Amino acid sequence: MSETATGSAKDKLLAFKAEDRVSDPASVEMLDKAVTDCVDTCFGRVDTQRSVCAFGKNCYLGPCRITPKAPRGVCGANADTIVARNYVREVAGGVAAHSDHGRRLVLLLHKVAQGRGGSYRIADEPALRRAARAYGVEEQGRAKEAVALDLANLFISEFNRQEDPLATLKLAPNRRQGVWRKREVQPSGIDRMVVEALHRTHIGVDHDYRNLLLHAFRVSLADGWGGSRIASIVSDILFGTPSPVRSRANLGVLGAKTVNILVHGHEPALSEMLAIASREPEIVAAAKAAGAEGLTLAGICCTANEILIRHGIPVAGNFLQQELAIITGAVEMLITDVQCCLPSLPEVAQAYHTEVISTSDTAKTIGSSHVPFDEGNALENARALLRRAIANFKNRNPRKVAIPKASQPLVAGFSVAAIKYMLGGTYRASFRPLNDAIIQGRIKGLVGIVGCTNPRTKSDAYVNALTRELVKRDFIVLKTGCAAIASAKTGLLTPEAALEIAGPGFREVCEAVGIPPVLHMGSCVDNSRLLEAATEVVLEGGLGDDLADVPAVGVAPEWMSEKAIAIGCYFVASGIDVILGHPFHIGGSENVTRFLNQETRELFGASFQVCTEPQEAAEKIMEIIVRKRERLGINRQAERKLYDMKDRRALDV
Ligand code: XCC
Repeated sequence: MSETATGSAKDKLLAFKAEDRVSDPASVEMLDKAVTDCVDTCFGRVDTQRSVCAFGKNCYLGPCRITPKAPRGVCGANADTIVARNYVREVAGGVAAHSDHGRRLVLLLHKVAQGRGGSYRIADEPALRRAARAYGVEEQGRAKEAVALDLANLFISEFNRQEDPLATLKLAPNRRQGVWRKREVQPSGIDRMVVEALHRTHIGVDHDYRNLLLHAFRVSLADGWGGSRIASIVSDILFGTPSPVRSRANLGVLGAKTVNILVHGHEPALSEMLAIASREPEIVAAAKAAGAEGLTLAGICCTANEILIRHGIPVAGNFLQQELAIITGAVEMLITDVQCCLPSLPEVAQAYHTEVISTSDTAKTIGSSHVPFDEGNALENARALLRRAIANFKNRNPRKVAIPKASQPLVAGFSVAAIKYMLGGTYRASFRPLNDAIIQGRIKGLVGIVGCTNPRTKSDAYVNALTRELVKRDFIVLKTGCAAIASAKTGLLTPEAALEIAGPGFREVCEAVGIPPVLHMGSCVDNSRLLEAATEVVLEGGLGDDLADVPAVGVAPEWMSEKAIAIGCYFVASGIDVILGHPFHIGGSENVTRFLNQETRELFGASFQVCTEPQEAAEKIMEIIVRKRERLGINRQAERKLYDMKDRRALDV
């Protein structure tokens, strides 16, 4: 690290207390170590980037500054047009990221179906057949490869469709499909919607902020009910549908005497192979021959979530811990794929022996070694990476190693199929017990807490404070992404947490079923599973006939990525209110702000709200849920009735 970088790192890092920036003890320890080791992290850089633009970017006639004296840009666009345009582009960016992830999986399924998938297989035939039935692909009496090929072709056409609405929309309740038709926001092909977003927002095209914002919702639906949904479905087919697994989370999962390899990003194809290869006797023997006690494979961000929910592989941390993981001095290799991998990683790694490896040709970083991942040779690629990490073990500097002790046990892997099974068993898998618990008031409602962590606020703090409050108030909390990891690190993803903090009604349900009060449903693309769960609630009956009727709310407390904006939009367009911990960059336009925070309620039955404090969010959620329960006629006080054996059997697996 250069002298100036070292100096500035120290200055910035000394300017704050670690405890004010991060919530868990492992991260506090690593931030303090970063000061000692003179390493710059996002927690220092955020202080030099405090001013935020309320308008976004402009074209090259500008940059135009909209002020009371100059209310229009050079082209004549006013604040509404400029803000709406930039917002649409942000949503399109998020949709593109999720959907490109989905596309790669679809192309892999296409190859597997034709016997060209190398080491990949159809791991979950029931998931394949379930998906085929949902999409109207004939499956009975046909070989799985033939079914997979038809399904893959259908999914490919979801990306290329030019005029017809996405077939995936049919998975939504009928009433909601009607809303989309009426509001004319049914997306066609995913790629087409993203291209159209870029076209509409080019200078001199769409200037009506309402028309622009409607496209933001249209393109977002191409994510939640398109790209992301397809990504989750195909991941389940290729790698297995998640079911509850035990594991651990936080930096303490790294081994003091093992070769530590971290996977980071979002796409599961390579990490699946690393999971397999890391358990092979030859690889373990190689690690031992290098003087280690074995290998520890762990993850960061959503690649971590993908292999956690399927294999129980431990999670080292969430978004804001990627630099801190390297600062432990104990990571031999950090392997990135796509999305959320900070460009600062190679610079942080310079202070240690960690090798940062990029693997996707769409995501290279100066300073990383690039090892292109070849799906055709996936297992071989994985083995080679592990051997390279093992060879790096000898370069670990014991004086620089400090692995925090903190890690917490967790249970994750709650796919909709797994929830159904837990609630009803193999022969009567169903959401009925959940719906009944909501109707009786034992559970007040469903809250999805999703999204990132953000160094502009103390990391994990809002997510966890809100989660605890909601569990106390008898809400079942569904989680994905880094929000799920945040809760894992405080022990909220264990059945024991229900006994400790859940309200009485909810605690009985958790106890009877044996679930944690907070269900980890997967990665960012798996937010589509939250829509799937809400749809199951509607289809099960008794809680309305539209997603907007269900007592459910989405929250993105510490969000930061364009993907999170896309997720928020498809929740709102699906009729589910979304609470944000901090606002979008739309403050420059009152009209855009009003449209997103109020007018969408008339269009979709839901809107965005901003609550900067967790307590405020909890109150807002109560208000929304009570309103929904009243409309359903179920807002009576829950009868306080202890479960007898008969009730338990009705809930039990
Ligand atoms: Fe985490 Fe998914 Fe956010 Fe990235 S965006 S920081 S939730 S890893 Ni999805």
